[in-house]
Parts: sequence; structure tokens; C-alpha cells
Amino acid sequence: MENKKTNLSGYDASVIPDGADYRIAIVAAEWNGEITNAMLEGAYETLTKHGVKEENVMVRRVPGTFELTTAADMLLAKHSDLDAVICIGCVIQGETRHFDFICEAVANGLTAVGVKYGKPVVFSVLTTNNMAQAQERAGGKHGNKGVEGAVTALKMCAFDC
Ligand code: DLZ
Repeated sequence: MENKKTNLSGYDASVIPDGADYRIAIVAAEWNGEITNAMLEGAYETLTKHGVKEENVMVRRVPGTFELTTAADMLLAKHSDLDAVICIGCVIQGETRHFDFICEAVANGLTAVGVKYGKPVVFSVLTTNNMAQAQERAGGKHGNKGVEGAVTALKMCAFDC
């Protein structure tokens, strides 16, 4: 899954925990697929680059960003050996208030699922004014937020509580 859009997020690779012992799910929304696919590739490559075994990366799709909350809950309920879920979506401002409802629902929903299971549920959801801003954050000049979501997942899997 090598992709030129995956290596633009700067981070210190030496401080990323090794992922060899982790099992992580990535759920990506189909809406704005050009964006979410680039983020998914970035997240996948980053996990495997940092030691997560390919067989321990579970990739799933949902129709839209709104469905990420239910998907994360279902995955954690069914797979007790999952260590984290990375949720990828892209909501672009339109002419109606749909944007506000989806963004608020998924932010609150993913927070609740993470707290419910005591496991990292990563909010890799772009909420932008337009497609250009989303492209800049999915392998453009502002990096790839899927890469950053994978880094967050690995750091939170190793969180010392
Ligand atoms: C309906 C909708 C709209 C208008 N915009 C987006 C969007 O920008 N990004 C996204 O991921 N999903 C969008 N959706 C679909 C909702 O997330 C959801 O799939 C539907 O409301 C059905 O629950």
C-alpha cells in the first residue's frame, strides 16, 4: 500500500512505541473516498512500519462518518482482543446544518465509546470548509491525518496508567 501521500506528517519515529503486540482496527467512511482512502493508506502504512503485524490490522468500511461511532462500538464489543480503533472520516461543510450534526455526534460518540471500553478510539475525522482543505490534510501540505491517527493509536496503546 505504498503511497506518496503517506509520508508528509512529520513526527519523531524514535519515540513511537513498537506495535508488535497490538491488534488495531481502522474504520474508514466511504463518503469523500478520495480523502478517506489516502488517510486509510497512511494509517495502515504507519502501523505496519512501527511493527504492527499485517494480520493484526483489521480494516473496515462504513457508509459515512456518522456510522463510525456504531462501528467502533460493534468492533470493540465483538473483538475483545482489539487494543485500539482508528476512525477515519471527512465531513465537508455544505449549505445545510448536516455538517454540524455529524461532527458533533461523531466527536461525542467516539469519546463515549473510548471511555466505555477503556481503549483508544482515535478521532481521525477531517471537518473542513471545502475539498481543498481536506486534500491538504490527506497527503498535502498539512500532512496526512491518517498517519497522525496511527501514531496517536500506538502512543495510547502504550499509555502507562
Ligand atoms: C449525509 C452526509 C453528508 C451531507 N455529508 C457527509 C460528509 O461530508 N461526510 C461524511 O462522511 N458523510 C456525510 N454524510 C453521510 C452521513 O455520515 C451518514 O452516512 C448518513 O447521514 C446516514 O446515517
